[in-house]
Amino acid sequence: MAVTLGTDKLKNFINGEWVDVENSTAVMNPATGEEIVQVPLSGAADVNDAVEKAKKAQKEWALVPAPQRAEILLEVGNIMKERKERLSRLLTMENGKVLEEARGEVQEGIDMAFYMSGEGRRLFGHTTPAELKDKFAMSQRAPVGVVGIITPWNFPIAIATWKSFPAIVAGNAVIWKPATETPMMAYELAKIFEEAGLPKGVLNVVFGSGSQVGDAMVHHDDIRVISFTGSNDTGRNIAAECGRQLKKVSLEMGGKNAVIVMDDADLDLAVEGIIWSAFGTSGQRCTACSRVIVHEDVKEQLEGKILEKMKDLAIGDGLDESNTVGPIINEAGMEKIKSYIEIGKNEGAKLLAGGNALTDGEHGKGNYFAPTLFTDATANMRIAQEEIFGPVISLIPVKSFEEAIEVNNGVIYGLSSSIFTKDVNRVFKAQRDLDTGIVYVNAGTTGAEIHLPFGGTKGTGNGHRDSGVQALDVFTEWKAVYVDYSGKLQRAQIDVE
Ligand code: UN1
Repeated sequence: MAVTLGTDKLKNFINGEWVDVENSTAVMNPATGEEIVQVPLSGAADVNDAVEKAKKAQKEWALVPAPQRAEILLEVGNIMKERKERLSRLLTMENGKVLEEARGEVQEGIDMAFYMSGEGRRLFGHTTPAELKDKFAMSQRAPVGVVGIITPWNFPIAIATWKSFPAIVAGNAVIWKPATETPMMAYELAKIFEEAGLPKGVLNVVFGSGSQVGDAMVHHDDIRVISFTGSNDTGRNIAAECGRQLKKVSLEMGGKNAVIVMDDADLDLAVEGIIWSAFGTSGQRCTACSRVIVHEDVKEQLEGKILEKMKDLAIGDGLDESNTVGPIINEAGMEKIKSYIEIGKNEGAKLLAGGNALTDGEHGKGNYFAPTLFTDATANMRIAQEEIFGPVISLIPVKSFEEAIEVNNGVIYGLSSSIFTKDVNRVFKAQRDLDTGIVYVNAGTTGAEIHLPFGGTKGTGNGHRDSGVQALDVFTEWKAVYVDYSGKLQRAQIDVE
């Protein structure tokens, strides 16, 4: 089934209208090097226009009962389900991930739609006893207003749903800047919202670069929340600016995730977990496994088994379902990975497999990098500390469980971690002591489900979470409400008998 987008140039979606923008740039298929579509390069004026319209729309939207707001999300989920194959194929074309994974990502968005539509009948606050007689006390969630979401190219639809769906069900209006590499998912999702009957102005898509559109959003006084997933440097800059403006900001900025393999682990299972979480999506997940912390007693055996399984990986265009690993997003991504191969070699890690770009035959047209395995890395090497965002793993041998935990925690990031062991005591100690927002036992580092909080500690974020019910905390203000029905003045903390 071949799919086409049906347009050569995308338009912004502002106040329910499709708005043409003069400047644009090409979106390339990373598997083939072919141009897919032109994406607008908007500017601050487009952001200002969108915010003005969104402000008006939000006032009305906030007054629509939440269960009715949720019905639109339910309809969005239904349309996404109907269009799953189309969306998945377009996703593979713009992002490169293999079709099976693209289907998984679209499913993640569908799950989020159904989950958040349920929130329309919850959005729970608390009622609680008041300390005075004939007085009622409760807390409830209120929308923040106009919120800004800035989403990355590596999960262009799932991450957008993690942010926009809770924002919308909670009664906010959204200004969304998708990554310029992967705009088709934003275009398709905006069309789906339009068809599902979302009132105009509640969701607005402004295409363009971070330095133009993203910057204008971060500086706009009337955007009261920024929810960002992307690089650590950009996230820090956003947080600094939002801090000056006292703007709420939620950040998710990657990881240096490890799989720990203990001496009692099921090694074959561990290898499957490592291969899937390290080389799936060509390692371009925030949650990707990029370190394997292995007990020295099983190191050689594990190396051998990983090398053996790596031979089964088929690297190529993700639309060909015989391939299991797709391309790297762009030339800059390739250059970054190549630079880390040199860094690893210079630091004295031993390269066991891969380490090179693939340029033979069809590979020559796209951006392909061979799955790569370093061993005998030490915890402080740059390849064991910094995010590479490619199909590269470094094995770090350790002598004990305690050392494994210490090495896992000894990086600036804290997104995901995993341990393979059969020892129940180690399982419970590990889930307590691994300093990451997500912990897996006997599974790799990827595979977060949408009804749990997604995010991490330390340099991964700033204490907020995407998805799960926790995402509502980013897009709502807590309001405490007291109703005194005593008919007289009752002073808290004073008139308590
Ligand atoms: C990301 O890489 O930013 O847990 C998101 C996972 C996916 C989401 C990844 N469900 O790997």
